[in-house]
Amino acid sequence: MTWKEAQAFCRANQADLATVDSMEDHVRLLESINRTDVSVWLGLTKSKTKRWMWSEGIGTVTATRWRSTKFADDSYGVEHYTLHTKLMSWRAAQTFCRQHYTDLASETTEAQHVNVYRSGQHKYVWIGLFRDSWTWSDQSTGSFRNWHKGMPDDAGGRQNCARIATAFKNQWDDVSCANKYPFVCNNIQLNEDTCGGKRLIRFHLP
Ligand SMILES: [Ca+2]
Repeated sequence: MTWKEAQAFCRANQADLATVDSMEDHVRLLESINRTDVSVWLGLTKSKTKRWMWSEGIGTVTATRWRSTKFADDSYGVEHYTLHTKLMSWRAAQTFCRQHYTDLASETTEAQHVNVYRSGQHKYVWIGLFRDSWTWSDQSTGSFRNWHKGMPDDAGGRQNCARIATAFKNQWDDVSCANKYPFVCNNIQLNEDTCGGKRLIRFHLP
């Protein structure tokens, strides 16, 4: 089906197109697909407005420390930050962090900012903040992205929907929404706090 048809199909069944909020979610989706020769729609589509978010997938940016802006320190946790002095692009740094650690550092509290800042004497350090206009069909605000290298590239200028493509190491690629692929629906009725089983995923191969 096209992306729109797939979305309508899921919604007619009390669900929505698949949302992926973390690497674990991504792996779970791949397991449910269990095929090595397909492209599958994701519930991700390009919108007109861009917003800032965290690479780690922790949703919208609520407290940002743009030059001299103060915000409240409202949470505690044990976090470790490791500074890498090798110079890289933001995307290369993200890939590196995901391979060796968890992700680029998020700074949602003053304490985290201090930790990131203290981790080195460098004038400029990448953090996990990025801006894009992609949004989930189910209106959730998850900011986890797993684009293949060089994607989204908007090849041809009309690539407004996202697929998981085995040809791209199971990572994400932007394509025309009129392409026809199988798809996965997330059941949105399921309780989020059910241990382990976050979502029921139903898969539709032609
Ligand atoms: Ca593309």
